[in-house]
Amino acid sequence: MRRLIRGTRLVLATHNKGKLQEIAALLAPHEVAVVSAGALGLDEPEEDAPDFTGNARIKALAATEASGLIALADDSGFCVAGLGGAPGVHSARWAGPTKDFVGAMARVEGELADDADRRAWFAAALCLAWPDGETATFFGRVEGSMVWPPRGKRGFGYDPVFLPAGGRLTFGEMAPEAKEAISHRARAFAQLRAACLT
Ligand code: ITT
Repeated sequence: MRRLIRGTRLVLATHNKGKLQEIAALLAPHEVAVVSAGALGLDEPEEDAPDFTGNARIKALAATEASGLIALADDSGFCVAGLGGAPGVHSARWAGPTKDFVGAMARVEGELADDADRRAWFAAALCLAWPDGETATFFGRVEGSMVWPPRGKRGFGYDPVFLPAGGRLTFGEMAPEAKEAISHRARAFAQLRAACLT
């Protein structure tokens, strides 16, 4: 597979600050220069694929086309077994235009019946896209459960209601390095690193 050489300038095709921080930290040891889609004023394409991998591809291809740079996109979400995997690819949409994740977490809890299956997972697809249209996608997930009420003020999105399997702290309570050691995004990135980074 095509590799990214040290010194490459990469556009991170996300407008989500939490993701941006995590992906920048993952890339930091690899001497890849990053610029965000927001800093370049890139539009957000419509994410109308049925799965994470498809949406990550849409975002990465749109960003490489608009910028002429190699692009890296992330499409991810919070999935609850008792809701058939929802909110899933609609995780951002459940927070609405004001990005109200307190409301989105409350909606997940509200839709779960008392005896519902509270097993949950985060999933992430990362897609690299080159200006000539070649793409490479990588996928990761982390298993756990949905807790209520939310715990912790770290991280972003649904982190305060996700307790990873075998852990005591929610993603919202964990230090960033502890989340990075097990997260869906870091697991997808580990594959990207092995395939494409030096
Ligand atoms: P971009 O499309 O610009 O990257 P977005 O926030 O719209 O930003 P997604 O469409 O991939 O991104 O939506 C994923 C949502 O899933 C995101 O808004 C978070 O709420 C949630 N999510 C994904 N990874 C998460 C994580 O590590 N911790 C908490 N929530 C996460």
